[in-house]
Amino acid sequence: MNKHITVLPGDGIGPEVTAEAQKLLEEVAVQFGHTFEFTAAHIGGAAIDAEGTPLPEQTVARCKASDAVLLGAVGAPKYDRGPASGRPEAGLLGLRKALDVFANLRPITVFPPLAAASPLKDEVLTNVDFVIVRELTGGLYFGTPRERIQTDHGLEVVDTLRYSEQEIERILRLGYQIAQQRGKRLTSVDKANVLESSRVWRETAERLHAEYPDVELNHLLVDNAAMQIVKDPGQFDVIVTENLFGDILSDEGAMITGSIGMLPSASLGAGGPGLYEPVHGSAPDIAGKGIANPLASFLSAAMMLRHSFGMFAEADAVEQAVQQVLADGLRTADIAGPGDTPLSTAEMGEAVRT
Ligand code: GGG
Repeated sequence: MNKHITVLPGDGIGPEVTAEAQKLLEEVAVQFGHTFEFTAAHIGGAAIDAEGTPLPEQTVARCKASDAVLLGAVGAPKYDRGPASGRPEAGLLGLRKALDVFANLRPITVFPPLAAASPLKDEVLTNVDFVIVRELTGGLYFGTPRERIQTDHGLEVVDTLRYSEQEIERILRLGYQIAQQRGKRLTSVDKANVLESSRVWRETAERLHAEYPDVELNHLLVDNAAMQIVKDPGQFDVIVTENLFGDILSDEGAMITGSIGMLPSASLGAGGPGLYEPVHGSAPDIAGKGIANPLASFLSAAMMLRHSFGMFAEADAVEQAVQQVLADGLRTADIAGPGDTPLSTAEMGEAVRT
């Protein structure tokens, strides 16, 4: 198969992990007889520096014209003081909206060799394998008005949590469909005791349940969900939730896997190119040192092979190669134990490819 992949390395450790993921995909193409063409483009701080905007039009056009997009990370401390609209993160948010990738899939898996790197006890870690389905193009991230208002009493600030029923319904449907393909258990997370949007979320989940009677549905308030993820993560199969709740809960979920450097993601829409990126950010504290963990980027590439290209054997091969290096005791610094000699990003990339 011939596939065109747009690569957006972005900022910080993004270029380091993405370069290794591209090499891995090139190796997959050789081994399985495919042709993958890669085109690089700017996003985030790198785009501001090169083109004066976090999301150049050319980047959007390239992404839309490709079969899938591989992204590294966005964000850089030097932009912390500016308005939200000019920050590197605005590039990523704008791209998600432009591609209409409304569903962000974040699988939380504890790889057995990494159990020691998790802050949770062994007995809590059995059977931890769930996926968070995060709504990605609505809610507080995109709602308007969003403003600072100077009043007689001082500054007031406004963010808006806005969802249409249609946006809520399409993400809940996907949650049900993914649950049907997995363990048939769906946990819908909201804050229905406080938020109007959450009440509509819960009503919609209940209404749709009639169409998915084989799926067991339960509701959790987001504060309880945060507690349950550390108390008993094995209880979950599929969690579906709105944008901000999903962002927070998936970082929490990442920590139980040992490191946020292990967590991949796929952002999918209604037929356009999917966007694949590690959940971790640009990690400016280690950027340029060549020590970042590329495994989340590799696992994101595996999700691309599976979800965008239908290349199941190829995706399995990448995931097995990641499991093998972990079983062999190879570790980057973030997942290394006391006796381990951490590998560099490039050394880990080489180990997974061979
Ligand atoms: N690779 C993920 C990344 O770069 N995240 C930075 C970011 O913009 N995060 C905002 C969000 O995902 O909600």
